Amino acid sequence: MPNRSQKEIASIINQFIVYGDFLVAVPFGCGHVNDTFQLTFDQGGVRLHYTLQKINKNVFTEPVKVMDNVDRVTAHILHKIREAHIETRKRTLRLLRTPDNKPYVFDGNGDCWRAYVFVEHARAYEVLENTEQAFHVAEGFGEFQKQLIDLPGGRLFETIPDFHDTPKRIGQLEAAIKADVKGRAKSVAKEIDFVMSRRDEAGLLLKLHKEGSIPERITHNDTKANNILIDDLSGNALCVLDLDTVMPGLSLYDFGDMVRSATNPADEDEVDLSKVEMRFDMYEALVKGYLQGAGDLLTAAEKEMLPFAGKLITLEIGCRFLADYLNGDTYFKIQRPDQNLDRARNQFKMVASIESQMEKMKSLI
Ligand code: GN1
Ligand code: MG
Repeated sequence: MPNRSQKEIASIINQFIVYGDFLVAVPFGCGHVNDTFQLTFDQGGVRLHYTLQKINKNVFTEPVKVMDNVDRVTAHILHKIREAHIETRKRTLRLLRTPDNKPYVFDGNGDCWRAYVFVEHARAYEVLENTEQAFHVAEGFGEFQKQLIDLPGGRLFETIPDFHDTPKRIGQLEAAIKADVKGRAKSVAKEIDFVMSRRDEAGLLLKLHKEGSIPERITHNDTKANNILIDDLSGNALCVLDLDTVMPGLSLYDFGDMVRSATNPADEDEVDLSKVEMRFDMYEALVKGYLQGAGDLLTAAEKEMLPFAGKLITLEIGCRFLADYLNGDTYFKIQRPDQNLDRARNQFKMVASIESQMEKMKSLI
């Protein structure tokens, strides 16, 4: 966990316009990439919370452009909410700004920070508890895609180019195997084989896109179940989080990552693989929720590929965890040794479970 003094945090947050006095900051959330804190303020005698995040500059090399995307996306969604959802209590992340109207500040180390209004009475689930939650998660991410179809101002910046280019991700795994900087490749031969034997299908979505049968959209690209807040009161999806990878993409990337994360009854790094499986009832709820949220947007070709997308994105993210393990854990944060390997194995177990239920999944559409 980030090791920051309260004084350092105060010096960052006090550069944003906040009408209150900073009291304390605590580390917050389970993200693998950025550093996140929940801040408490006293504002006229009332306690208020804000979220402060340091953007990981190794991962996002152009943070100002990332923030421009986030600013545009949140402003547009706020506009949509005000237009349409006034009574339904929907929210979007709201950025704090500096006196010169920037939604970020840089510290002396060249790190970029941003702050949001903290969304109260809602939570993000690491593991979903029931099909209602799965429905609402998928409905929420589906609505998010729909809200962004008419985003003004031109194409969004690609914050991480080729983020969901699965063949390229497999290429990166190969490079990691070749370099083998930690001498770990031999011990994971089975996992490497698992990926390589599925290599032929890895480019299918990109191929369909190039042929013109699947359109480019504005997608979230990191639709892990814990990247959406569920309202404590209504159980509805309230607010989409983690907007750094919102950029041009395929709708199927988003649906695929929901299948990966929302149908797994175990944590992403669970080592007891007997607990890891694709729960079909959760998948069914995801399909229903996603069609409810984004339905009229999707083409027949997109709908047809929903089951495959679940398999592909799960394989891709497993492949990234495995590559990072071989590279010495330089990308995803770890709390214990071998955590990235455990994450990779967990994803591959999910892939196998998806494969064994593929026919059933296809018959649903
Ligand atoms: C990272 O930031 P976080 O933890 O929501 C990663 C995703 C992975 C995910 C795996 C920018 O997401 O791509 O799917 O971990 N984000 C980035 O849990 O690489
Ligand atoms: Mg996250």
